Amino acid sequence: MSSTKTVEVNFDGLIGPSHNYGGMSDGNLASKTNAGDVSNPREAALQGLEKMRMLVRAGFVQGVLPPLARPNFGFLVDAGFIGSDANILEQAAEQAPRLLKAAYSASSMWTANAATVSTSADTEDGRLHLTSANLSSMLHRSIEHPETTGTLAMIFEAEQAFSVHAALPMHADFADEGAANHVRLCGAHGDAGVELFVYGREAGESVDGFPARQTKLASESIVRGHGLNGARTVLARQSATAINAGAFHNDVVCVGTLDTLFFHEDAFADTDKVLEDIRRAADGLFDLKPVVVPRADVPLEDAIKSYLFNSQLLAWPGEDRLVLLAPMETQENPKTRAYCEALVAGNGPIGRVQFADVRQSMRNGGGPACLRLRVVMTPEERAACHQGVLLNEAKIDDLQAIVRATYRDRLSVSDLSDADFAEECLTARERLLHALDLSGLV
Ligand code: SUG
Repeated sequence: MSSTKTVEVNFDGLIGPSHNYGGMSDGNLASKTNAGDVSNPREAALQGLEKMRMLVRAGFVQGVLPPLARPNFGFLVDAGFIGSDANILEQAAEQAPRLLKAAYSASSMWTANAATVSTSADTEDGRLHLTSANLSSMLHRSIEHPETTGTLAMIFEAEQAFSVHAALPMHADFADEGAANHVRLCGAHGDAGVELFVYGREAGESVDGFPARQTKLASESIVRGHGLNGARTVLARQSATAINAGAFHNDVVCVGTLDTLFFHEDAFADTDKVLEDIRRAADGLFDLKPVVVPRADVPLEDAIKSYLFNSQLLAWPGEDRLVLLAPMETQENPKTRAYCEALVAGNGPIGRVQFADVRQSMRNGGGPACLRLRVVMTPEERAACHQGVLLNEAKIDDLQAIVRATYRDRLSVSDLSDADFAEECLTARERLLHALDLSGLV
């Protein structure tokens, strides 16, 4: 935490007490496959915190974002339910179970979808910009952004250093899923870089198959809002093949950091053009190192099942090549395991693969990369942000103790109508917010 350099800070989502398998996300194969299963919110949150601990121990600066208030009673009231909390839950369970699941979703854990972030070295006004994602494509996610904006505004309050933007207009033309469709490439984190925005459709375009959750218009609007240099910005179309195979975000088939872009051969509609555009934008800044995974080695289906690419690509302290922090499922899939062995045996930019157990989240389609929002920060920006969300091991211990004391280890969708459970969720969150010195969010 004492680094005097500009570093990439990962803000992981602290998994909330209502984590459940609601089957809410069309086009997300894991969410559909595991719909209705019993979840274990306690284990989910502990797994997430252990991943954060691994990075703290390795010497990374690690942040955390608290869960949103769930159930979201305001949403249920907007949907016409009235009366006491218990009445609202009971009526919603009876008349509109899908709305009840949406109101309870713990989906804010996937903070790669919280916002798009541009570091201060890339922006015109020299401030760090964050735009909350409207997540307009999925009902349960579309209700995240007002609270997310509130959380980010509190953490990144110092106006001389940060600019937090509210979500883009809530219309399908502006569909935006945040950093999951955004990659920043550079020579060193503190240098100006190239920002790559990946979209699945144009505004107004209707596509066949699974939903394309990001529009080009949304990405362009963020480029404008953040004051990015057009010459250092690349917009690339995701391939329909990838989306229809279950890559509902680009980070299911692609991850990049520093000068390295690791991606599947089928990730982009036109790979040659993407590489050419990035090289042009990076001219004079850095030499791009692409690592393209051929479908002959890893078929798209295996990439998506194993979440090989939904990994954190990290400049691990003390190691001279990058480390891929991948989910355990990547080790268990014979194709991706063999690929990883060959990858590190070669002399490319990735020198090691480390595995993390985030199975509870994975069963809803969220791997290590989904669980974190990357914020590249100077030492001054780290000092200017809210300190309560920067973690050390003692704080992780405190958070885990709260999770052990307040979270259930079994949750099924039928439990969501129980008013006592709603109370439990809100109490657990209050304790977590207190530990993070964020009680103002209650
Ligand atoms: O939006 N799953 C999330 C997973 C998000 C993963 N994020 C990134 N790839 N960055 C989604 O589809 C499932 C919830 C449920 O079905 O209960 C869900 O929302």
